[in-house]
Amino acid sequence: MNANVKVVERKCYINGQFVPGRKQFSKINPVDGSVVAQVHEADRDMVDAAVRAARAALQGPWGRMALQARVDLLRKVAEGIEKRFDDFLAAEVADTGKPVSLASHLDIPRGAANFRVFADIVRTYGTESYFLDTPDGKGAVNYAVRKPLGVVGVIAPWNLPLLLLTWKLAPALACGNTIVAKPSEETPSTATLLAEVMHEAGVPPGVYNVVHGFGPDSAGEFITTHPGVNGVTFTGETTTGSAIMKAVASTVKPISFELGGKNAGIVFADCDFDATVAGMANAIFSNTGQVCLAPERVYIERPIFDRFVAALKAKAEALVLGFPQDKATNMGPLISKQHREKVLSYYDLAKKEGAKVVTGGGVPKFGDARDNGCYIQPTLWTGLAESARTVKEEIFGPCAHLAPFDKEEDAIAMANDTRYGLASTVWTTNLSRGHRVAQAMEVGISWVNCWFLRDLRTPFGGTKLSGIGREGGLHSLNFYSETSNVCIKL
Ligand code: NAD
Ligand code: 6OH
Repeated sequence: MNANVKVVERKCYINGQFVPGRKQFSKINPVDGSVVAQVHEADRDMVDAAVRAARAALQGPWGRMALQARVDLLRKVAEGIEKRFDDFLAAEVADTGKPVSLASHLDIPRGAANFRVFADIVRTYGTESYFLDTPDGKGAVNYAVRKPLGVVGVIAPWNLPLLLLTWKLAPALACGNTIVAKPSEETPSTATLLAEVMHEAGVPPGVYNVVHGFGPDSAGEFITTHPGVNGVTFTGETTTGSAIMKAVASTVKPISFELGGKNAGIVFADCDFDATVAGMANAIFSNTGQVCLAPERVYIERPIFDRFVAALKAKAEALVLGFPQDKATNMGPLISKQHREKVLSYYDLAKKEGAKVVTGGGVPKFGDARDNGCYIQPTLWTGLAESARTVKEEIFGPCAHLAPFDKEEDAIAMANDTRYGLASTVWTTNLSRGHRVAQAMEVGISWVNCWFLRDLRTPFGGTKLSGIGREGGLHSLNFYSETSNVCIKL
């Protein structure tokens, strides 16, 4: 049993107070199936109260606060996360089952970094200004000012809970907005701890509200349909994005969507072989494949195909599927039984579609509490047609199809033959080829000889079904503010 996990209550946080819901649901630990939290679900009235509190806060001290004071508060929030690092780490690990080794290097530090980076960005970016000639020869000056969008609804997924929530929250707060946030029902905990940190940092009541619950007919839908919410930023599945688009249509809210992917990796024969095998294994299996940027299709130049497949198989088989606290563990469970059913349905489908299973394909047996959890074998396939559903649909598990290619243009064509367009990762020691192929990818983010190497100032988002809009640096400021032009006749 996982003795470190205590059942805690996760209440909503509205107008600076922790508030119980009329209904509760249990949060299950995907490591061993135990209950880790009782979560208070927000009903429509609670979401309405959160929106009203957020509106009032815009008109209160927060709305009048000088930029420097707001920036100082964001830095205090970053410090607050760092001071309670172990609490955040334990909560994230209990909700997701991800290895401590991963969450302590990625999720929690990035949660704090998002606040610090966007505090710096909002301090340093200016706005545009133009001088206009006029017939009288005196001219006019135009300059733009940024104003907050207003009350922003932030709807987050479960795969990188604190990281992806704060990636939206930090720029939204930096721009002076107030927030009604809904973490995923699978990962309610770190968003709730963040409310304590905000409170201690002195963020005024109503600026950051947390409403727990689900999507349809629950907190998610109550946010997206609320007339008092001025914009919605969402990360999650493409089908959910589509439902949210319909929900916001009647109140014409601006949206920013980071959606699903079916990302390609391209490996050229001239790559640094060992570094590429290690990099690609990390990209496919990190966070149990539950990263929107993970490649689930890898195209490998034919001369090294067999050797590369064998090396990747060895990496997959060396992964340690353990308890999160064990230092050796480098792969945790999937998030839930339901998600495991979905991934396993693709493991079956791949076989029906004619795949050769290189490794994995099932559920591991441990003989301990992990058998009650949601672990799954890391899996690689070869031999599928490019038209196979396994090659076309997002699975969101620790798996990939490996296919050979002969010509650069064939690899590019196969990589782009998808309805998605989030990310790609290209491996080659030929610099010109690296640039050329990366630029030919119809995606929002192309990596060469790396993956998930993120500078928070760069544009982030997807083409096609992978999203609408870009966030990151100035792009985040543009979404989270209304830019007004002032024209002065001289
Ligand atoms: P999801 O779409 O199931 O849920 C995301 C959030 O939306 C949750 O908080 C959920 O409660 C809420 N939600 C669901 N239905 C809703 C509705 N009708 N109205 C309002 N809110 C609703 O996604 P998930 O399963 O949590 O995350 C996995 C998916 O997210 C994958 O498809 C993955 O590719 C995608 N993702 C994309 C990015 C990116 O940056 N592009 C990043 C991470 C995850
Ligand atoms: C998706 O699963 C990961 C998204 C990562 C980021 O948005 C980021 O800034 O690191």
